[in-house]
Amino acid sequence: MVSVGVLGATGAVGQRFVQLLADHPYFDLTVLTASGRSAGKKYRDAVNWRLDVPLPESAGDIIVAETKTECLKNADIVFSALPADLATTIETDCAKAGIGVCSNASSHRMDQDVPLVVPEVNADHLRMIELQRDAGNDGFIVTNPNCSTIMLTVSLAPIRNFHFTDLRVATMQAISGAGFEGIPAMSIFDNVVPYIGNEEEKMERETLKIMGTFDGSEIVNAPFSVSASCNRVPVIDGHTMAVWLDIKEPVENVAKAFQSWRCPIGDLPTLPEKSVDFMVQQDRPQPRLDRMKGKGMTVSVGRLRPGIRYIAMGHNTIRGAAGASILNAELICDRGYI
Ligand code: 11C
Repeated sequence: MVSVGVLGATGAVGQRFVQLLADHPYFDLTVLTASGRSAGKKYRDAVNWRLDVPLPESAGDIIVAETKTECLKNADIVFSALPADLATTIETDCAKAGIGVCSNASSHRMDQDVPLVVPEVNADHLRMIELQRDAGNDGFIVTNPNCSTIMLTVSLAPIRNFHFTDLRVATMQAISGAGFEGIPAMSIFDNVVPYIGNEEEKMERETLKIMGTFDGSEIVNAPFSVSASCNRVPVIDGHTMAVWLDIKEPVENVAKAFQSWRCPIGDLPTLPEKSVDFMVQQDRPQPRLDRMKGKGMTVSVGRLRPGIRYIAMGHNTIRGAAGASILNAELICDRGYI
């Protein structure tokens, strides 16, 4: 078993990590960190557990540590659910200290030697770990993208070989993407907020890096443009997006590509049977009905129309965050980097 920890274990994504790591076949959850006032308490006393599944017993007994490298010595891998401002330094320090960091934070996603990985799309970018090792780190940082970028790039995996130059996307993002604050009050009920921080810039630049080519020393960005428009909507979990691509092939060929695609990376515990579920019902996918497919790891695609236009939807804190990082860690172990 690989000994793992979660940095920022009491927040929305941190709780998802704890839930998904309980009884994991590769990973033994041994360290949980949180801010100073939680440190020293049992996890069950430190956390305001908000998920709709029980807090795993084994995790509840772990004594929460401070988020410092000296508290992480026994971990081979740490999962980072830290806010970007805290993640920058601690993740770098962990990599220097010989720990593998699988990060959901945005701090290092665009670093030249840090892979930004969605296993179904660019598993080969993990070779960038070697650049970090060449630079003297015993550990490494591997990042996963922003949740909306994950749904988008997974949905593109089956059709990426069709020629296109212009990708446009409009998102409808759940409030859990903003952490826990929005959920109890459902504070945007009866509303849509057409602004989510720098989400649009993240979707535009992260997609080009993920779908780019790693030539052994650097990433060459994907050769198309991305234009995103991001909106917060009153849904609890599940990011939905409308996608437009200037693919000239008949829509039937695109449908066949979605239907026949099989993920090329082999079996991993968190990889669902279908990473992309192509739906033909006119009114699907819908977050409430479809977000838990594949234990929350499947991206549903539907409403395919000439143009090419379609809708993609996935669970933002599972497929789009904690599950994505854990899948990256499984791939890292499978490829022998740990
Ligand atoms: C949201 N996508 O829905 C954001 C949350 O870069 O990982 C995740 C931000 C990120 O608000």
